[in-house]
Amino acid sequence: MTTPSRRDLANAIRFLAIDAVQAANSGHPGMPMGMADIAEVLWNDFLSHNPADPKWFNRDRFILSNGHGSMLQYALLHLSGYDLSIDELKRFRQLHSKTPGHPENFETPGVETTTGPLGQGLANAVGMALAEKILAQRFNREGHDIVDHRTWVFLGDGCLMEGISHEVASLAGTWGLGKLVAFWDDNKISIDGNTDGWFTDDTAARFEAYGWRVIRKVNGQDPVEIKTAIETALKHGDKPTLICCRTTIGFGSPAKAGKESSHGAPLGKDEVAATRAALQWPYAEFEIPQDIYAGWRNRDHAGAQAQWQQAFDAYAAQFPAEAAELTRRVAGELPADFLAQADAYIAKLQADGQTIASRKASQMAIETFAPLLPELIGGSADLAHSNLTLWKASKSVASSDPNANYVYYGVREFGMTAISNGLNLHGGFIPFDATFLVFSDYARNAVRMSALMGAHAIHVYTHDSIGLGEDGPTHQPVEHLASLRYIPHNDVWRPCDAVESATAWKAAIARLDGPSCLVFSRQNLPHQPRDAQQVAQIERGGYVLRDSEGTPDVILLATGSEVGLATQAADQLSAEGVKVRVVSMPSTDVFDRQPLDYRESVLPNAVRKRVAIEAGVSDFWRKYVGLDGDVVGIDRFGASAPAEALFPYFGFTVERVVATVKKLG
Ligand SMILES: Cc1ncc(C[n+]2csc(CCOP(=O)(O)OP(=O)(O)O)c2C)c(N)n1
Ligand SMILES: [Mg+2]
Repeated sequence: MTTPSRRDLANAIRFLAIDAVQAANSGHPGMPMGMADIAEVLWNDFLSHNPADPKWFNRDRFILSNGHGSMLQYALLHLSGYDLSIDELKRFRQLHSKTPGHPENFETPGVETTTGPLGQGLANAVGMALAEKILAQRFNREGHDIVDHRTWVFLGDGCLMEGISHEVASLAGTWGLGKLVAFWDDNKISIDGNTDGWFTDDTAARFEAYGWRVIRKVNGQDPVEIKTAIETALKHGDKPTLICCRTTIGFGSPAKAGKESSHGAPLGKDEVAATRAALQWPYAEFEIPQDIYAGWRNRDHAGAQAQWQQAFDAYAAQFPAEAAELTRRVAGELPADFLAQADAYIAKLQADGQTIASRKASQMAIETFAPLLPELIGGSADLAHSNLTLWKASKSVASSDPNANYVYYGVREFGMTAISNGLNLHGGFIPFDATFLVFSDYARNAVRMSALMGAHAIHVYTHDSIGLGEDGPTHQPVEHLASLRYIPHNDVWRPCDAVESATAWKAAIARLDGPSCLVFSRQNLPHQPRDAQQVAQIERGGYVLRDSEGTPDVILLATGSEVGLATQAADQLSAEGVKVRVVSMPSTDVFDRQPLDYRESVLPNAVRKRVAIEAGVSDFWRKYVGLDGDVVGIDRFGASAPAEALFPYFGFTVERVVATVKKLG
């Protein structure tokens, strides 16, 4: 066996990517061909990980923000010995393979986060680096650096053109995330061609202005230069580093190198052959010689992990409580008594009967739950005093306080939400973020990614309807509740009083495998009477809040601020002899998951006269009210006026609800 050169090791990545894309007849060979040398140096000389234990907690995190180059990551995982066989690479982009078109954190061992929506991988990486920093502050002790790892991220021109890269790079600079290292694939090409026409920023100056250390003009095809750059990045720990790597997209392809034609299509049979000749790669499709595998697998990763484990055991002997706490948090387990304590708090709220804004009730829930949950890390996009996200023990993560637990995100909704995802995916945190409901649009794709990835992130949205009043239609959400509900695997809650608000928080915290959106009002909401069974049923997403004797003539369904209106309308209808049931439906997502018999007990099939009331678009409710029912909603933009004027103006009145019921016949 000969010792392969660095170029040979990198070429193994190139040809796995070329062959897999060719076999799938779809995919992106250009980026892996361009970044192969950088990846080879990073993975073989620096990355601290263990392919045999992809979930080892103190591993370095590697994020491929330019996720279209997924074959680069799959090649790296395969070559370095992860549980990703050559057969999986041969099945690139096929149904149920472990090699989907873009990296998915839930499909492939060693993939930390799902990437593809450009820019968000960088944001996730910033969240992960922040998680590492705060955990180190909290748990490390003199001589015991048990939390000590780096976050490495690859990104392309596309990631840098996306606005979110500005939001999160700015924060990373402010926070001094010195263990974050980004590699820019500076190839001057994106899909539409040479970027001279649309991307001429001085990226290096831009990142320096954020407070990053920038290493300029590294030849991304030269392993020596790459290695020197990484060593420089590791020397100083006070700033995040951007390494600007000049690369050639499609490197090695005689006809397509440096051209956008290599970005997102197979090279084609003849060009694959020409590239094999040009790079002197005589091996067959998907063939990797043993000496190349050996070159990729000659580091003692298990030994490195064992060494860390020893250090951790010594730490655990000296600091057993901290070690147990860190272990619990990393495993994503709630403290044993959390749910019982939450229930006790909810029962007390029911007894107290306060009429308050649900955003205030949310803050009270945070105040109560945060001391029980040190993994809770909150934040708001410059609306802390409107979203009511601060609690007494909030401490900014910009500090070196061991109990840092609050992020002042500034006005950066998208970056905030994607950072939340990174905080959770890193392990050790249940993040929540907050803004006005109307600005969930700015965050939306990161909410979608929370749901796709099964991230345990909580998105808090206050000022939930025209009820916010004078700020007017730009600030009054109308379509947002429905549109967030349409995201699969996302639980949306819109509670009607303090009791439902605390229950929504409890449910969001207990939902370990996915995100929740908690939607709260600016204005006060009346307390609703309930017995213990009804209190318990809130967690089922929908329940009978008030009932009539016998089978009801009509069912009123409502959420949030409209539940009070529904009960008032029920009073009037009852006085007129109509048998009315009021169903409070704080989470349609959760209700829809209940067994049929429960749903039938709340919304009996036989009762077809139904009116749904919600200060949002009406279409969403048609599935609950059916052809025989009706909806009191709002299907236009709002208006600027006091809330007390807006609700009657838009028809959210007892008279309108009663009239709507009567119209059903
Ligand atoms: C948010 C988002 N918008 C658009 C795309 C589609 N897209 C995928 S790659 C790409 C071009 C990216 O250019 P660059 O990062 O320079 O990648 P390269 O061609 O150099 O590999 C685009 C527009 C995407 N994946 N995500
Ligand atoms: Mg590019």
